[in-house]
Amino acid sequence: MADLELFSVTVLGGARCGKTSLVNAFVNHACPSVPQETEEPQLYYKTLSIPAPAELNKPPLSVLVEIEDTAAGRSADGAGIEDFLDVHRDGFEDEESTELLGGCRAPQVGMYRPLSRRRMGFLLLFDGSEASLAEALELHGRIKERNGDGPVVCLVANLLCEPSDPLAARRYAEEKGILFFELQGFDLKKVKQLFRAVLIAIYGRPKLWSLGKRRKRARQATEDIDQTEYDSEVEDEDLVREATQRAQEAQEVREAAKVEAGVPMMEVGSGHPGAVLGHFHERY
Ligand SMILES: Nc1nc2c(ncn2[C@@H]2O[C@H](COP(=O)(O)OP(=O)(O)OP(=O)(O)O)[C@@H](O)[C@H]2O)c(=O)[nH]1
Ligand SMILES: [Mg+2]
Repeated sequence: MADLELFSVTVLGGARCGKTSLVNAFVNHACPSVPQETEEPQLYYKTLSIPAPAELNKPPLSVLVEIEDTAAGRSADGAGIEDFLDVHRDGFEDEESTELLGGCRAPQVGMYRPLSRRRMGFLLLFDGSEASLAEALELHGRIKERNGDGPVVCLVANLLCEPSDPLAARRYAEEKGILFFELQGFDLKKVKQLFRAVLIAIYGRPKLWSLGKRRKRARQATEDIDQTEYDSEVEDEDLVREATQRAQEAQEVREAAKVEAGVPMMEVGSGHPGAVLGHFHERY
């Protein structure tokens, strides 16, 4: 757990465009057999090893991905889609903790308690129809207005119907410099490729997960302290060794003096039965 970074991805889009199916395809390798409208946002977790973007020349990163599936309408507690568009949010990640999840209450079914304090990536899903695409683009406008180009954004065509203008979404994504992906949520392989592309892009923007870096610094500090403790233990060992050697030398001097004075060598009550026995065996 200690070497995991926390990434987060939020899935947005109009009603019934396939958000829940997509998330389940990725996390559970299966879509819900009985589809249900999502009434409350849901959090899913998955641990993965993410390769670095090609230009970074860095090793793969182990991450815990927190995926937020949202409700297209307003949920029972009054939360609407506008509550999911900001990068910053109240998360439960303990910034001072040296361990991921350290100091956090464990995720719980039925409790919306995100760990990450930032939304790092947004998937804007649409079902292929013009109206659904318009909804996704409107969401992108609002995300950009609130967060600039900070987070990773991917426009996702979940082709549940034949798009009237198949190139419109791709053109939009190219113009705006965001990712674009075309799939069917039921296609597990493509879904994996989609998340992989988004997570690699997040890896390429360390500012998004810099809280993790802070944790790393804290962890480093702990390791330094441990190292210092180790050093002082080593020093203690040296002192003990020196003291033992001095005591042995003093003992030898004392014994030599006793032999010279004609006193028998047996000593009783040295506090170490083995040592006393040793003297007896030597003598008898
Ligand atoms: N054929 C097919 N159907 C899909 C696919 N993805 C989703 N669906 C269907 O589309 C419907 C809506 O899917 P959901 O995943 O519940 O969509 P959602 O966006 O989460 O819906 P809300 O939470 O109600 O907004 C369900 O009947 C799914 O079975 C797909 O890739 N192929
Ligand atoms: Mg849903």
